[in-house]
Amino acid sequence: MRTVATGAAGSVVAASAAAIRIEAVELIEVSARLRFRFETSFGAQQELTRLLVVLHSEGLEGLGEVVAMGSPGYSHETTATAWEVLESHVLPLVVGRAFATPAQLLGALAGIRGNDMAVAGVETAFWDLLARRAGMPLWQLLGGVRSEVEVGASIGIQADGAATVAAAERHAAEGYRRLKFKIKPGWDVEPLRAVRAALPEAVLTVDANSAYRLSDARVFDALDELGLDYIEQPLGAADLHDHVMLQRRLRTPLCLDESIHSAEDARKALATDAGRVINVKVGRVRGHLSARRIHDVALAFGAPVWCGGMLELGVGRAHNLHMSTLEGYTLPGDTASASRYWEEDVIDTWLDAKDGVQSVPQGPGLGVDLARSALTGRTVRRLEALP
Ligand code: OSB
Ligand code: MG
Repeated sequence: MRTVATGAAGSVVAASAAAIRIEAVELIEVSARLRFRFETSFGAQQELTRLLVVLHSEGLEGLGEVVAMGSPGYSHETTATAWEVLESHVLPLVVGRAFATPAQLLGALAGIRGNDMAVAGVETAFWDLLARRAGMPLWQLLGGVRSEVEVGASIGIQADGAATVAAAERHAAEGYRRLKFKIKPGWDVEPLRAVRAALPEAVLTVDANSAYRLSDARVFDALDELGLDYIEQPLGAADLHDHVMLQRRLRTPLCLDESIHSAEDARKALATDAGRVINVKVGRVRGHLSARRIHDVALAFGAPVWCGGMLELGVGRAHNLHMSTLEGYTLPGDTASASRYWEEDVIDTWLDAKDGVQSVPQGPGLGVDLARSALTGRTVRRLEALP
């Protein structure tokens, strides 16, 4: 058993008996083709690249997924920037080191500003490793209170109103508990009116991905009449002030996604009424520890949270499901069936919903394993970092 380990800045940290030594780290970039073209206000995509992180320790594999996408449309991070930050800056601080807790791991990475998606890939993999070694499902280690979660579907911008209504009806028939529609300037009130007319009782929301300005407030006045559960990220990520102004004139709660990166962001947003709901994405906020703190702040404010999605493969999807078991996740998440997105996943299980409910895997850690054979032919690049 190790008694000391060298910390990040060359300091010597006493490591408890429980510290886990990261013996090696694999980074694997895989290509993935969506079963549908997914259009949002920041562009359309179908061919994606995804980044997997595998931490090796004592014969166990801790799995993480970087949620950054191929282009900087949703956020500044991309698969390529995450790869570079991980290879040149994160992995050298992690490989060959031992950490007892996620907080200790994050402490070693404190000098890395931003790049939260890259860091989250490693942080979430470390949680998986911790839970596997403890022999408990990750959701229990995180403090979850349920083993099943309600799921919704996020529906991209369609060719026309009829296609939007058809997509809405199909997803409703599949049992999804909430239907979210991507909107952009010029594609907002009309399609949503059509969906509301077709599905008068359905739980409906919209997501603008920061595409509007406060001067577009009339669009939101019209959406305010449609009984939406919330309006997600209408304005710029850094524009909490104008979200306050917009929330003031609407009955419909605003939900913040891109604006929230930390518990401090959540506190400031909820305290000023810039929004009343938070979409938590473990990958966007630097990992599970930060996601849990955001959840705790929201719970204290009585604001519901839900688990967002970034078109994750099975590794990221499994992390999302485990996180969604915490008490405050009272709204359906973007954790739809994996088979809705992919012909082939990268894990040994299909994480699919039945009647709008996903069962959280119950084995140690994530409860799912990498299907190495599924990576053959799809691996764009791979590196193994050793001490
Ligand atoms: O804003 O929630 C978002 C996908 C990629 C980037 C951002 C978002 C989304 C989605 C889809 O809405 C969520 C999913 O089904 O994984
Ligand atoms: Mg969103």
